[in-house]
Amino acid sequence: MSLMNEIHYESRREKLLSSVEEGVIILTSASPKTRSNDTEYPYRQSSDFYYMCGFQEDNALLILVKTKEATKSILFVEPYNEEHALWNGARLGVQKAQAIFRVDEVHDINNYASLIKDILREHIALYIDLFEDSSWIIQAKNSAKELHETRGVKRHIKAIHDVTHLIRTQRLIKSNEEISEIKNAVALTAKAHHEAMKLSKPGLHEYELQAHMSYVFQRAGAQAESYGAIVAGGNNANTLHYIDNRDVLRDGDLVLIDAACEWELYASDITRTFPVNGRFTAAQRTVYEKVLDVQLRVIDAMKPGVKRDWLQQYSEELLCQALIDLGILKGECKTLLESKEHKKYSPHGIGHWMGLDVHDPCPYVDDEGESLQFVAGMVMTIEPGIYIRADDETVEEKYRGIGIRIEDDILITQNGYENLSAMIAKTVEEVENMCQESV
Ligand SMILES: [Mn+2]
Repeated sequence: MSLMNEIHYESRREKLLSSVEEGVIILTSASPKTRSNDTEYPYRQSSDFYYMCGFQEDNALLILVKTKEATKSILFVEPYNEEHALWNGARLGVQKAQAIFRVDEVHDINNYASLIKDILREHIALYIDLFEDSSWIIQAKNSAKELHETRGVKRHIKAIHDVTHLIRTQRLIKSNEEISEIKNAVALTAKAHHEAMKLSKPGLHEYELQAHMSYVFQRAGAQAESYGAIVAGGNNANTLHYIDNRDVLRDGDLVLIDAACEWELYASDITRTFPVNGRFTAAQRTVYEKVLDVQLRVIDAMKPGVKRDWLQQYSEELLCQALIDLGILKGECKTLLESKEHKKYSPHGIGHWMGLDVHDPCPYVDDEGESLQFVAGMVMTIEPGIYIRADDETVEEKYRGIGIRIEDDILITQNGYENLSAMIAKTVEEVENMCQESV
């Protein structure tokens, strides 16, 4: 059961409406996606839509109307249908939806085409996802055009605004209930990572560890994983988005696992890198401790008021110095940063927003393009990595083929931060001890 209730969604809608002038907001549910022929991927609701109403079915719309005098919320849903109930399961239907959701009106989605024109009548602004081209949005635009051409209609839609930016700005700050859901996701992901460490041994395939983690997630009731799992043995870790997961795990190699579950649509996002056989080699340990040191320092710098851009810059300085200390880069840190040479070994950003989406599409800058400052309630991943390809002959041989990333989920608090995934083994000692245990 989701910890969110109808009052949460209602207050989010009120907040959204308070951020717009008068007008009509249209939010659409996600469309089912075909996998092949007549089979579909498991359905996942649009995060923006879900955030504003909590409705989990497809073929649904939420319309919010604001005039100078009043506001109105309208939910369009699929009607209950015997045939659909038999084959695919029962829809909630109009009456039940009206009883559950704190919206002013619920309508049959089949009546949308005939009702949208009246909803838009005498309004001057439309708020939609500007980059969406669903038939519902096209229908709304066509209706606005017809109203424009209708005698006697005095006010017309004369501006179409992006609504996603407003919603995603709201999504930046997580409520206590949202943080609890993220913690639920992280707790289960912690269990899966620990079991992967315990199970790992030379000769297993990457997909065997992946399968076990999926088993841990599904067995506990998680509906989905937040993203496609990366289980990358040895040099495979140097392919950043390696998702094949078909290789054999070899004695003496590390394995990088970036995998996590979603809980009540809230993501977790965790990476750990550990030795396949349970013991770091001296070279692996040296690089690992450098990455870990960078991660701990970056996390320690997080608190309200700190700018995300500054944190990115700080992490690059630390990573560059780590690469110099390892003898992988040679020269002055300042010069190397200017020429971006550190990017060869650490090409990705330090972290991203996380929430209903693993990469929460919340803004990183304000309307002037200035980097946002951290505020209590924001959640960001911190995931420094150093990647040294096996064929890189400019680096000492002992380091070649090592790819390490360590990723935690960090909540900004009033006084600093809370590492939501602090319970997952991370120091060399903790990781080696965990690897010695059995499932
Ligand atoms: Mn991540």
